[in-house]
Amino acid sequence: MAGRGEELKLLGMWASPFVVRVQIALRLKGLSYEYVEEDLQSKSELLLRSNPAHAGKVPVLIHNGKPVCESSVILRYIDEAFSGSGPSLLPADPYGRAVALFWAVFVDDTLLKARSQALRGETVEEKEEGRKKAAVAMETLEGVLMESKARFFSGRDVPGYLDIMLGGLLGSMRATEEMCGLQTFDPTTTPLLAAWAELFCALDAVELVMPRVERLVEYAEAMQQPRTAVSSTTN
Ligand SMILES: N[C@@H](CCC(=O)N[C@@H](CS)C(=O)NCC(=O)O)C(=O)O
Repeated sequence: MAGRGEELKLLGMWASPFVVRVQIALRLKGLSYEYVEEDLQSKSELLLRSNPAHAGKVPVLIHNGKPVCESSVILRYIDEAFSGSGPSLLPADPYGRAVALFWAVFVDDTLLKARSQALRGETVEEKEEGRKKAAVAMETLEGVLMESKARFFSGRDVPGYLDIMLGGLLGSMRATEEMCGLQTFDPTTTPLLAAWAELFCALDAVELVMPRVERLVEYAEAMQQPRTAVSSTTN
């Protein structure tokens, strides 16, 4: 329910960083919505029907009955469909938009993929390679901040698309750091990103929806246990 007869429903799962992105965006835009928690082991008919291409991945935003999938696409959709509500997430000028979109793709395609390799690589060497790639990706992003190549939240303005794309991942990144030492943003090698992360996470719109690290750790550990143990920890 976004007002003026609009109906917004978000199909999500609390621990998903991609769902967190959408929740932050909706809150920053001041849009009210119905949140529907999905059990990813037993997806609802609505979820499967709404995102058939990905066999029912969350998040899915349903606006007046029409589904929009993929967090990066949903953020753009929210910005365009509700341009009159709250701050713009993407810059108005085409070049500024292109730059924000480029770095957001870098976050998912380079940083996230490297972290995933560091965690799930099949061999020790593969994991080590992932760690190195993740460190390089973080230093690259630090350079973006240092040279103001793209706009990041400074604490005095409003966060935008790129902040949300990176910031939505912070809870999961911190949980991973807790569990296996894969650092989020090292204050010595990436001090600007470390400071940015603190500022971003202190925002009300973020604090309200960012899952707590301890809960994420508990959940991730339970996911490694047999199914019966998982249900008893998450319910
Ligand atoms: N690239 C997608 C990723 C979405 C995604 O991986 N969602 C996970 C939860 S974190 C999911 O729904 N997994 C269930 C499945 O794969 O069946 C996005 O940004 O929305």
